[in-house]
Amino acid sequence: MKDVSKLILEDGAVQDRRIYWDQDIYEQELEQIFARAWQFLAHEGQIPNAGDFLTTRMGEDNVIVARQPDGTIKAFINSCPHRGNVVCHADTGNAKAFTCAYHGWAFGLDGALATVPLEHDAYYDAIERPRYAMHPVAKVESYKGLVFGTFDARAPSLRDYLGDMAWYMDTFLDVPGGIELLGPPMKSILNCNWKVPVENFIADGYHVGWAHAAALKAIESPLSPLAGNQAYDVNTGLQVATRGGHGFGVIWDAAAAIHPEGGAFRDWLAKRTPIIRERLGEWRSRFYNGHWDASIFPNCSFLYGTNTWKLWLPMGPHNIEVWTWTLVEKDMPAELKQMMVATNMMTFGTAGMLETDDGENMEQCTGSNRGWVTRRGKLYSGMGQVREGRHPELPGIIGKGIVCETSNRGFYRRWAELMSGRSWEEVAREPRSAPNREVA
Ligand code: UNU
Ligand code: FES
Ligand code: FE
Repeated sequence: MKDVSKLILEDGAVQDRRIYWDQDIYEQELEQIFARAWQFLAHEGQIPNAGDFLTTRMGEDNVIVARQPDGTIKAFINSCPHRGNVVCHADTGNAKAFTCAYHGWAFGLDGALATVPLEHDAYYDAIERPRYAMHPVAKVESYKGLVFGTFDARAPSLRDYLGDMAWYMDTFLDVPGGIELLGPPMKSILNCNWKVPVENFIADGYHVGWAHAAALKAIESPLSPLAGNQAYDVNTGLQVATRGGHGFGVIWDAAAAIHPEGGAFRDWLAKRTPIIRERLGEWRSRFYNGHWDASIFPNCSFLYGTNTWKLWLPMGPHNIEVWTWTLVEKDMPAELKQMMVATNMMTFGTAGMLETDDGENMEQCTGSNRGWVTRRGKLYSGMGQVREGRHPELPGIIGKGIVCETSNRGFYRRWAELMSGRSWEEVAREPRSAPNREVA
C-alpha cells in the first residue's frame, strides 16, 4: 500500500494534486474508501414492494438492491458467479428472480443461487449451490428512509457512521410523512475526479457569486445580488464539518431562493416551520428555512432548498457518472413537487444552468493535473481556518459564514484517515475536537 501520509497537510487545508490524477491513488481509494465506507444506495420509497429492485454502483462495483418478501432490503454484486456475466440489465423493476442471460443460472431476490440448468445431467448434482450465491453487500441499513450499503462487515453502524450529520439531516428527513427522491435520475458524464464535485457541494460557498454570476442574474432570484460578489454577505449562514468527513454550509432564509417560481415553496415552508420547530427545536427550524450545500462522505451530495440529490460515481481517476434526483417532502402537493423537479432540471440537471457552470470548472480542475510538473504542486483550502471553532448548541466544527472551507478540511481529514488503511477502531480512537474557540 502506498504511503499517503504526505498527501493531505495542515489539518486538511493542503492537498497534493496527485490525489486528483494518479491511477495508483485511485486504486487505493477503491480499496480503502469504496470497499469500506457506507455508500448511498436508494431511498426506500424507490423500492416499496417485495420484488422491487434497482441497480446502482458502489465504487465501480455494480450492485442490485432488492426488497425482500419480509420487507427488508438486501444488496449484492450484479455479476454472475459462474462466468461473470452481468445478470440484471434493468435500471429498476420488479422481479421474482434474476436470471443470467449467458447459461441461465437463476438467483433469488436474496442473491442465492436457485436454479442451475442441466444441474443433474451436466454437474452430476455435485455443485455446492450455497458457494455460488451472488456476492453480498456486507451490510445494508436505512436512516429515516435513506438506504446505504457497505462491503465491510466491520464497518460501524450506519447511524454511527453518519454521526452528527444525522442530527442536521433530521431537519428535512424527520418531517411528517418523510421525503421522496423523485426520479428516474438524470444521468450524465463529467471528466473530473470524483472528489472535485464532493468539495464543491460540501463547502464551496465561495464560488456561488462568481461562477454562477450569469445564472443568478438570469434566474432573477433573491440571490441575484450575489452575482459577481457585488453584494455577498459572507457572514450569512455558517459551515459545519461533522466527524466522519460529512459536512455542509447553509445560507439562512434562502431555501426557496433559486426557484424562479418560489412562491408556493415559500408558502409551504411557512406552513411547515411551526411543525418542524415543535418536533426538532429552534435550530433545526432555522436550518429548515436555509439553503444547504452538503456532502455525505464519500460521494453523495445534495442541495437542500434547490433540492437536488446527487451521486458522483467514480469511473476511473478522471471520470465520473453523475446521477441526479429531486428531493421532495412526501406531503407536498403534486404541483409543488412538479415545480421542484422543474427547477432542479433547470439548475442542476444534466444541462442545468448551474450544473454546466460547475461542470466546466470541475473538469478543468482535474484535467490541468495532466501536466507532470503541475501535478507535483499543491492546492489550498485554508479559508476560515483561523476562525472556526465550537458552538454552544451545534455539534461538529463550525465555520463562520457560508464563504469558508471548514467542511472541505473535514472531508480531507477523513479521506486521509481511511486512505492510511487504519481500521475503523483506530480511526474512531482519534476524535478531532473543534479548536477551543467559540463561534457564535
Ligand atoms: O452552487 C451552489 N452550490 C449553490 C448555488 C449554492 C447555493 C445557492 C446557489
Ligand atoms: Fe451466468 Fe453463465 S455467466 S450463467
Ligand atoms: Fe455550483
